[in-house]
Amino acid sequence: MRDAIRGFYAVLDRDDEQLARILLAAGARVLQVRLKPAGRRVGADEVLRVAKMARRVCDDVGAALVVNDRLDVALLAGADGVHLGQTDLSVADARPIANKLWIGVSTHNVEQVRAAVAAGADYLGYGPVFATTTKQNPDPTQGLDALRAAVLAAGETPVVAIGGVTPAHAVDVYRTGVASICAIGAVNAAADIVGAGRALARA
Ligand code: 3NM
Repeated sequence: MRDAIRGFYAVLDRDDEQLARILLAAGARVLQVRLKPAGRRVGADEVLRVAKMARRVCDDVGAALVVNDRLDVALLAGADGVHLGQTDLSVADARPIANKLWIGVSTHNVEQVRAAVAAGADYLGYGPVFATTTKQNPDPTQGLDALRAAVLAAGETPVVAIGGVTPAHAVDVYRTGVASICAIGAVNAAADIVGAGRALARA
């Protein structure tokens, strides 16, 4: 798992097989299914359908699949991991059911980082590093110094930087010591998705 949390971490934010294939062609080793369109609640049936499609696409290129929020869907889709937010299941509650799935945890301050590491999270998201318009009700913007402190607090647990990151930030973000960068808007809405993903993968 630690190997996969490196470079560009992609998010499939819609039911779009072509987008999934392009994100992996851009060099992502992990694809997270996260369906949270503004103004519409997406049901578990739809998430499962998209996750099964993403499973096939990931298998074709040997990439890992993570499902956001829903451990049940992650298990049903045969995902490699589940990504949990601060108000989703705790790591302690999820672990006995998750079996061998990796558990990633979204964190937004150093206390949450310490708690997630102590609970045995396999990797952490940390953000928003910069201002984001993708997430509804985001936590306060953290900046690079807070990100560096989060990486230190996380120790051996890999950290994925998230929130408003663009290819132009990539060098500075990797200098904080993060293992990986996740970007949604700056990649999925780019004219050149492969170019944007590759810039985040190799900076
Ligand atoms: N989680 P973009 S910020 C999904 O702070 C998500 O945990 C965040 O999208 C966090 O790259 C965020 O377009 C949105 O800003 C990331």
